[in-house]
Amino acid sequence: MIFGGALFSSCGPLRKASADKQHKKPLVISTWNNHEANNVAWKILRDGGSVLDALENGIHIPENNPDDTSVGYGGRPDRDGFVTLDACMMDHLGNAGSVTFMSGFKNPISVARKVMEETPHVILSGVGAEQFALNQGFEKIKLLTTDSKKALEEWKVKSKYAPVINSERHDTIGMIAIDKDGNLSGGCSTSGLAYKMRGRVGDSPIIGAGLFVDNDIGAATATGLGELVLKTLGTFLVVELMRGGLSPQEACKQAVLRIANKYGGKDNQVGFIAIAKNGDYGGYSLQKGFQYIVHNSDEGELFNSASFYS
Ligand code: SD4
Repeated sequence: MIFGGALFSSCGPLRKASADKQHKKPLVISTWNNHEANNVAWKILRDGGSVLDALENGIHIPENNPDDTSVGYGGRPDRDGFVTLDACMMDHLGNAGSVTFMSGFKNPISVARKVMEETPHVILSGVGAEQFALNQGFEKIKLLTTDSKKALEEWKVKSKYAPVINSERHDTIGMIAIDKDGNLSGGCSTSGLAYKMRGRVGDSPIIGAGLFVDNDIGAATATGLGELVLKTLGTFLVVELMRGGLSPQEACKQAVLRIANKYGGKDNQVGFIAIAKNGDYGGYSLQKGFQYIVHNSDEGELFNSASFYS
């Protein structure tokens, strides 16, 4: 499970080797190799910008990218040809906002932020979320690209739905950050599983599943098969494990073990990343192949996560 080299490092050994580096703030971490997104967020944090602006602008990168098939514009549709998006945001005060099953808007993370900031609610869903987005001035667009349409037609030939390991190029972006004052926040955005059933909502927009922040303790976000994360309230679990004294790395590992013990998950992927209040961070996944990107300086560092199954 050890990957050597300057850029690809296993998080276990590196934690000890560079403990001082880990306590450097600000710091931003994202799931997968979302390098550009993390870098955009990092620059805003580094230059003293607001952490919510950093998260929102960073997450816009994969949301706006038509070649990213798991997030925003270009996200793969459900089996009926509809692209429906899930996203959420949570801040250091415990405020949270989320949109689920939302069509027609490129940047669900921005709508989720508006839900958090402009409404007394946490979740807006489906047509309600779309109506709210329109009222807030977001532009309605068609999310289904020609490529996605083609991919759906190809999928329909067999119509076999089996969300196996990394099969859908999991790119869901979960981003968590600690600002220079030590305040934690996070955001998460996805188009969910490709060819899902219409109406399916995953873990990503659910506070405590795809994202959880407790500014006294830490923050965590998740990627992978949302059903497994939902059934264990994965990121709430990670933060609670940190509250009990575990490091972010160990807390992510224990949450993955919980999933493995209860559900097996042998053919599925789940990855968690977490930051503790002191700036320490870590990640862990069910299967190998999960990566996360960390910026606490201008050079980002990509980690190959340690995993339960090898
Ligand atoms: C979901 N957790 O909707 C998301 C999928 C994911 O990269 O992470 N894809 O279940």
